[in-house]
Formats: sequence, structure tokens, C-alpha cells
Amino acid sequence: MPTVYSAAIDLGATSGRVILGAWSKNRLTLKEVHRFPNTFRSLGVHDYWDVAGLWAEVRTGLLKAAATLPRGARLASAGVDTWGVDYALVNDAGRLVFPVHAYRDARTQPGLHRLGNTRAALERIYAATGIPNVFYNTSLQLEEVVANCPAVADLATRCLFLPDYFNYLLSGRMENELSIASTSQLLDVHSTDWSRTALDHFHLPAQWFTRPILAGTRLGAVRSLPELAGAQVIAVPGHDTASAYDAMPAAPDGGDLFLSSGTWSLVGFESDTPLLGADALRARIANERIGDGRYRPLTNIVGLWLLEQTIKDFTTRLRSDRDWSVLIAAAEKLPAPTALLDGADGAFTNPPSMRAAIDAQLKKRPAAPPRNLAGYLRLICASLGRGHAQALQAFERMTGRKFRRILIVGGGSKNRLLCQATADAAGIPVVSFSLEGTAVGNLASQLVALGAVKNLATFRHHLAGDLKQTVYTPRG
Ligand code: LFR
Repeated sequence: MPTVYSAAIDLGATSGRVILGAWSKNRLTLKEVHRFPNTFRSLGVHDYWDVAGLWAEVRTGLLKAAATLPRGARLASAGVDTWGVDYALVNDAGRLVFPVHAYRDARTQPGLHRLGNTRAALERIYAATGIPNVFYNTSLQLEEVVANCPAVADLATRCLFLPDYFNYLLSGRMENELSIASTSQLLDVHSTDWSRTALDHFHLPAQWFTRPILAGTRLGAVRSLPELAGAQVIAVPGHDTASAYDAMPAAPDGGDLFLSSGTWSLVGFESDTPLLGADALRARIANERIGDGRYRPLTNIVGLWLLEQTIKDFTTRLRSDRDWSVLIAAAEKLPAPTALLDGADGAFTNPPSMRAAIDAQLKKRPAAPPRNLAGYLRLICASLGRGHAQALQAFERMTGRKFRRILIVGGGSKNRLLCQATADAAGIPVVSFSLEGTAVGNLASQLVALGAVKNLATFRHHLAGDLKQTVYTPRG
């Protein structure tokens, strides 16, 4: 079989990339052809994404991918994944009828507290959707829009989540894909369709949504870039975390806990059934969906966002892997922190200064704030490690399962301090892969849809044989 070339468009909340994958003789080779920063911006009291800017980057990346192909080769397909929950409201012509808000916008705070303080509603929504009450949920975002800008119900005919919207820009087809739909708190946890209970509760027009398609659906040819003639747009698991989980070279016996470590730490596992009930609600388990319809019960813990934002309060700029190694080495020499951070503190959501927010929490303990960036790095890694271990313990308690290893992918997998802190706190080995997990899962879904790989299990099997891994064993 000749080499198959596909492009993964992976949009994260703080950076995006376009990666060209080449599949040949059961091996995947990756080439990052385009990388760019991403950020939301404030206008008045609200926060918005620069969607037109992102689209321009997507186009640039795809053109670079096409230009990178060997002579005579062509791009077979492209797929898009993004962070969860955010959406575009459009009319039938695909025109944006409302600005695209960023999930950290504080507009959901009143709705968050209203639902949080109404036990019966909280339990009903959790039983219906399997998604806990979190400030960023699409449900709360849309509830706020419909309540405060009611004319939007006349203007918008469709709600497309961001991967759906980019799929539409590329292919002309409007669909809701299942994995990204499952981050909304609007999907029925027992089927692959929308939850009437949730839509009614948040007063949302049901016609904004169509029955979600499964990952692997071909949406048609790329219509907006003549240079990519013939390339298919494939709906991959549109939620970046779903794509990252797909790439996990997990043991088939289910003994691995997954950690996708980036802006957020997503700790979870794969399951044929959702994890529901009072304990799961208390532990804030989100029953998000795998692209094929099964479940990824996970907890979402504040992740390297703490560090990304703290760095902004220092003049140090970390530009290369070497700069990071130097900082990590300095942090390793410091004594273990005496008090750890509680990542669930709402003060960390979107503070003007993360350093000040961390110091304020420490002051309440009371504990002394770190003296330099290395000190904050040490504190943040130790705190995240404890958070990961607590998630492991909660999952073991609720499921009766025993996990033997934690598999880590994403930016955090390169941070040895974080990997070691997680192993130490969890008491089981952490296996780290040098893997662009999200892009690899995105590409895997395209390759299966194209018929180049039989199924995901086969893909993982080939991948596992090929990967460089580092094992962090717990220290007493
Ligand atoms: C990670 C992620 C998480 C989601 C958060 C907000 O990039 O997609 O899974 O909970 O962003 O959308």
C-alpha cells in the first residue's frame, strides 16, 4: 500500500498546530508543519476567541502541509480537533450570528451558582447527562446567551461546536460530532442523542442541534482550498481530549489510567458504561464520550494553566527545551513544598495575576510563597501530582478497579518533575510518551476512516511497538 498522507488540525486554548502524518508499513511519522499561539481577548467585560484568526492559521497550516508533500503525492484527508465546550451560533447560510465567547468568560458564574445551589436540579441534570456542574459548560454558556440576548433564538438556526464549525468551513457540511457534543452537558448520557431534560432545563432551542455523528464520518471534499483538491474532510473525535485518549498505547486489559496533561489535567479511563450516582457527582466525574460512542469517565483538574499563567508574572522567557531543562533542574534542587495548592479554587480560573492568586491561597494556610519561578514550578508540579493521585484513588474506590500504571501524554509528559511527582503521590509507575497525543489520535481516526488501518486497537498495537517511553517509578 502506498504512503497515506493526512493532516491533523489541533487547536488548543493556548496554541494550535497542523501536523502532517504519513502512514506507511504500519508506522506513523509526524511532521509539525505549522504552530501558532492562541489566546482569547477581552472586549469590555467579556472574553472572545479570534475565530477568523484561527481559520487563517488553519488555512496556512494546510497549505504548508500540501507544500511539504513529496512530488506526486497528495493529501488524502484532514481532521480538526479543538478544546471542549465552545461553540459558534450560525444561521442556515453558515453566517456567524453571535460572537464566539471563550469559556473562561465570567458570564456563567450566576448560572453556575444557581445550579450548584439547587440540589434536585443538579442531580437531575447529572443523571441525564453524566456531566457535573462546571463553569465552562456549554449548557451554562448558552443559558446565559438565550436569557440575556433573547433575539439570538431568532437569528441562529444551528449551534456548531468549534470542531464542527471548522469542519463546516472546510467541507460545507454542518454536523455535530459526538465526542465534542458530549462536553456540553446537553447530551443524553444513555444514548447518542441530545437530552430533552437538559435542553428544557437551560431553555435552549432543540432545533439548534442535530443528532451527533460518530467520529470517522466522511464529510466530503475540502472545498475551500483548491491546493488540497481531492482531500476528504473527516470528522475525527472533535474534542482534543477524546483524540488524545485514542492515542494512548494502553494495555488491552484496562489496567491503565490515562492522563492527558496540558492546560488541564484530564485523568480518566475508557469504559463501556458511564459512572453515575452520588459519589460520581461529588467527585465531579465527567462521562465524556469516545468517538465511537463509548465512555471516558474523567476528572478535569486544573493543569499547567497554573504554570503557563505564573510565567507571565516573571521576566524569564522559556523558549527552548534547554531553557525548560535548566528551570526544572533548579526546581528539583529545592526542598519539597510544605503546603500544596488546592487546584479547585475558583480564584485560579482567570485571575489578572496567577502569582498573586497562588500567594493569596498560600497566605490563608498560612504558608510562605515561593521566592522564584523555580519555586512556583516545584509547588505547581507537586500540587498537580497530588491532584492526579487523588483522582486515581477516587476512581479505584468507585469502580473497584485497580490501576497498575498511569499513562501520560501531552505537554506535561515532557516535564520530569511533574511525572515524578505524580508517580510519588500515586504510588504506581507513570509511563510517559514523547507523543503529540492529540494529533496522533486525530490522525488515527482519519486512517481508520480511510481504510488504511483496520481499527483503533490495531493502530494502538502498531503505535505501542514504536514509541519511546520513560518510566517514572514511585519513590518512598
Ligand atoms: C482540554 C479541554 C478539556 C476541557 C477543557 C475546556 O484542552 O478540552 O478536556 O474540559 O479543555 O474545554
